[in-house]
Amino acid sequence: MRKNIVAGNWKMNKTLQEGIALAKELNETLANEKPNCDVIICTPFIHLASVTPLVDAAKIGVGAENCADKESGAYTGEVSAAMVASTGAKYVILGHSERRAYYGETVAILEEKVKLALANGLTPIFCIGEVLEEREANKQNEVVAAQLASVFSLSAEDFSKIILAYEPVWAIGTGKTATAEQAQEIHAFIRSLIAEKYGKEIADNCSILYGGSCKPSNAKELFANPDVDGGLIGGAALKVSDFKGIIDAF
Ligand code: 3PY
Repeated sequence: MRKNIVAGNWKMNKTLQEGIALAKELNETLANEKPNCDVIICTPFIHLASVTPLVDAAKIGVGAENCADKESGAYTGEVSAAMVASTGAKYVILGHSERRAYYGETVAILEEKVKLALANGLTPIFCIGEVLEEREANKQNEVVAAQLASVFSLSAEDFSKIILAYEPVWAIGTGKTATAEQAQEIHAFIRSLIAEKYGKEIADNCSILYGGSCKPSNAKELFANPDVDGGLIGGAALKVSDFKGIIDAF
């Protein structure tokens, strides 16, 4: 059966010292708890080696927010999947809309990143989602179907290892959230595409997270949907009380 997951995306926030303090606080907050979902924090690269040994790995998984589309070599400023894995991190967010929009990440580039992440033992949290104009033109299904091409070239075995996150771009950092009905509708559509490609069992076992202004006040309603298996959390992941409020929505 698929897992429920709450994953934080810290984005480009927190100095190393602030990030260590945030991870410690979350670890202490969950010390005597048994969350009803897997908890993951995805941090900037520079935090990974410090944060990974700090948290109880049985309770908190650690991931990066990106990795390179190349294995190694003369790519100044890039960080490879192998380097991420060498910190002890287990996850990597790939295809976030901010990476697609600001850094020109295409379906083909993301396909390479996903393959390298998997080859290095990382679990990709692969993001898809439409922009406002596409939603207004009722093109959201078409858009997510096209974005899924980056992961639909994987073998069934490899596809089974990934986590998907549907993040409508119009709901990211805007305070707008997809309604529970909108989220359920598109999550069910995404699952139907997986079933068509890989079969019902793999589709049923794939966790599909919702992202985009998810907060303690709306998490319960979103997570109550049968095809919404948790959240990829932006701003609310930067404050332990908010992040915990979302974890507790399960
Ligand atoms: C948000 O909710 O802001 C996100 O982009 C999560 O990845």
